[in-house]
Formats: sequence, structure tokens, C-alpha cells
Amino acid sequence: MSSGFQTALGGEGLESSNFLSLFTIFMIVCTVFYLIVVAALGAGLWRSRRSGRQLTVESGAHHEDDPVLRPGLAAWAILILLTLTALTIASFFTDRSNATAARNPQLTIKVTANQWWWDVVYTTHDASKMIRTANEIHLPVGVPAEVTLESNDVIHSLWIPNLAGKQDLIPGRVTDIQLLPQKVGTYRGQCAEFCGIQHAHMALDVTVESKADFERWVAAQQRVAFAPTTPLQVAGYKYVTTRECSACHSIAGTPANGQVAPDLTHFASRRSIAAGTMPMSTGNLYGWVADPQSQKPGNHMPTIGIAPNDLHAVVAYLETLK
Ligand SMILES: [Cu+2]
Repeated sequence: MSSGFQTALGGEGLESSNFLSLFTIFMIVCTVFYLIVVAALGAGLWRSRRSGRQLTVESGAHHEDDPVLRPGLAAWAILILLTLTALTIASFFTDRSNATAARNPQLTIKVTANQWWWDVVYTTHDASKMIRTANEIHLPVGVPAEVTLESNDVIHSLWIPNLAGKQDLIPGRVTDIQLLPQKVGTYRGQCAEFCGIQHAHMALDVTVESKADFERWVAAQQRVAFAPTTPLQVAGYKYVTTRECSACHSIAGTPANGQVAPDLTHFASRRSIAAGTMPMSTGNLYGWVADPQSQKPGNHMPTIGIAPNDLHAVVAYLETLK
């Protein structure tokens, strides 16, 4: 599970609200035509039953083509043609509107899919200001963002239905998607292309916030990790930075520099653990660190059989990583 509400009918992004309008137009037109067809069918049945009764009474002599019907049919054909043309034009302009919005991104984010988590990098010209996080995207409201998409293993697909349509992440290729969020809120994104046993546990939290809140978040993310203070946190710091954890995870400002697992520098500031598998909480953190294989079987974080004392320390330290 992941926090945030997920719906393709929310219209909280430019693309999704364009899609929602188009969907509404199609829905209304199709409903009207469906009702007309059903009414015509009902009327036809009713008339044929009546004329059937008349036939038995008058014993036949009734069935030439009804001349009144022909101009009616022609009018219907024209109406249907015009309606279909109008729907095609509506569809075209929706597409155009989505494409125009994509032209001037003010923010570039690189998302790399992995089995089964999302690596998220906010790219800037100044490398010291770069941010790396995982399984979450923060976006300032009203600011067009370009998300470039890559994959480290198999084909995945990024889908944040509240904001936009889907886009595949394909190994060896760079694709992209444009996001223009229009409403502050927390939304759920997910992988929308079956990518292995934990495909269903490959979600991400998308936070759309005011520009000021976004700037605050960026500033917090640009800091290196907080130093541990209590003896328990210090013991956890030592474990995390010298034992198994640091082989895969990195924490800025510490010796932990692994590159194949989510960056943990500000891990505790995130809303969920293990790509939206569970909400961030002390209890879940204990369960996850102690035995990630029973929480999310098949994922690449091994169950190392951590001793209880070390587990206390590691969790205490991880919780300082705000
Ligand atoms: Cu996936």
C-alpha cells in the first residue's frame, strides 16, 4: 500500500484534466446515442408487433418500403458523421494541448526503474545541488516538469493517473513524460507494466506542493545526512556504514556509498517503505530491516539475520535520516 489517492478521473494535472474533459464529452455523446438507439429499437419492436397484429387481421398486403423512412435515415447518417468528426477534432485538440504544455519544462527529473523500486534524481547544472531520492517525487504546483525515464533491468511503466497517462521505461532507451500538476495533494503512482514477482509493490508517492514548500523540501534534501547523537544511534550509524547495508545503499555525508539500492540520506522523511509496500513507521521499519524477504519476497534486499541489539540500533539511526 501507499499513501495518497489514486484515480484517473481526478484531473489534478494538465494532461489528466484534458483527458477527463475528453472522456466526459465522449461519455455524454455515447450515452445520448445509446439512448436514441435503444429508443428506436423499442419503437421498432412496438410497431412491428402492432403491424403483425394488423397483418393477421387484414391478412397481408402491407409491406412496401416506407417512403417517409428514407429522408430520416439520411439525416441520421449525416448526424452520425458530423458527431464522429467532432469527436475526432476534440481528440486532436486534447493531444495538441498536452503537447504544447510539454515545451518549456522548468524542472528536470530523472527516474530510473529497478526491480522493484524507483530511483529519482533532480538534475541541475550544479552537481552539488543535485538531489537523489527514491520511491517519491515532489513537484511544485503549476510548474511544468520533464521526467526522463530509464530502466536498469526490464521494461517498467510509470503511471501517476491523477496527473498524466503512462510512459514505459525501457532498458537501453531514454523516454520521457511531461507533468504539469495543477492541484496540491498527495497522489499515488505505480508501475503499470508487469515487471516480475513484486510488480504490485512498485509504487511511489507523489507530493504536489506550493512552490515555497517545494523549495523547503529541496533545501532539506540537499543537506547531507544528520549525524547520530545518542549512543544507540551511533551504534546504528556504525552498523549501517560498515556492515552489509552500505554495500548497496548510500547516505550522503557518510562512508555508505553503495549504488544499487535506494539512497537513504533522507529516508525517514518519506511516506512509505519499500516502494509503497508499507507506510513509514517504527514498527514497519523493524519488520522490514529484520526480514525484508518475508515482507516483499524476491526483492533484492537480503534477510541477513541481524541480531536484535543491532536491529534496535539500525532502526534508531535510520529514523534520524529526516
Ligand atoms: Cu515495474
